[in-house]
Amino acid sequence: IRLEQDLKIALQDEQFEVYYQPKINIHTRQCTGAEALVRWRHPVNGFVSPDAFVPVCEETGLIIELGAWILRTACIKTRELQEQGYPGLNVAVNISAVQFTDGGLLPMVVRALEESGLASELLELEITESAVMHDPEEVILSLHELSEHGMKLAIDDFGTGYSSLAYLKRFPVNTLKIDRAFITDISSDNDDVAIVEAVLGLGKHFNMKVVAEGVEDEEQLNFLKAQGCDIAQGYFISKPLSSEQYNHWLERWP
Ligand code: G
Ligand code: G
Ligand code: MN
Ligand code: NA
Repeated sequence: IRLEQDLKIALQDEQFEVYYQPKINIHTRQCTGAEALVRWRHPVNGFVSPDAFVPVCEETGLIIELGAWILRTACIKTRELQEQGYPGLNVAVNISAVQFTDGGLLPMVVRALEESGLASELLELEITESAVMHDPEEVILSLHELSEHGMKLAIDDFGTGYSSLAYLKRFPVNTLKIDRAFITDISSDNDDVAIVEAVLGLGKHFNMKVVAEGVEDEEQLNFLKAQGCDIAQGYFISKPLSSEQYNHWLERWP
């Protein structure tokens, strides 16, 4: 109850912040953009993990308002970066299942793009497999509408959810994000190697980009490069950064 009340106050008091975790093209090393990740700075308890408050926002419906704010903030930031000399950077924003079934997702996204002036091609929406399978028919409609407006779509945590690979044939998916659980032991675990190879093969067949998440060392990055993976994200490249830190990081990278 306390948490729910605090979250409502947090929305009014602007206690949320959007952080950005850079992604790079493994072959050129250039930054391709970032994933937006929400942070909550509680006035008493300090930073609260999204794992603790995002589910509460989903249960209470607060995620609709919070999600719209995150999306608008991320689009405005990315548009500002264009004016600061980084024209090609995209931004990936996590969308929860509740936002998909609410019905207002498309107008909300269109408004954020209009308000920010960001090109729709530079916005990628990340959804999990479980969100997709929650209501496949409704989500398929939604994804097609978004895709027709030019937004990119990514399946997050790919390989960890209960899902049918058949949806890849029917969904306008642009990107698969390999969950970090499969990357952690990639240098030593043959099972994980096989899983990553299989995802890369699917990506190639369906003409989708593949992003490896949770890349924590150079050995993992080199392995992914050798396998033909396009894009990497993880602590080895950068942890999630505040808006200001993201600018500093871009100035110094590579
Ligand atoms: O940011 P962390 O780095 O701690 O994120 C943990 C989890 O919280 C992510 O895997 C994701 O599921 C969720 N999360 C983080 N940021 C957002 C966001 O902006 N929107 C939604 N819906 N979930 C988020
Ligand atoms: O589920 P999603 O991919 O949206 O969640 C991203 C989460 O993963 C965030 O909590 C982020 O802080 C975390 N993360 C990002 N890079 C790494 C990494 O290299 N290692 C680990 N352990 N976690 C990471
Ligand atoms: Mn994500
Ligand atoms: Na993920």
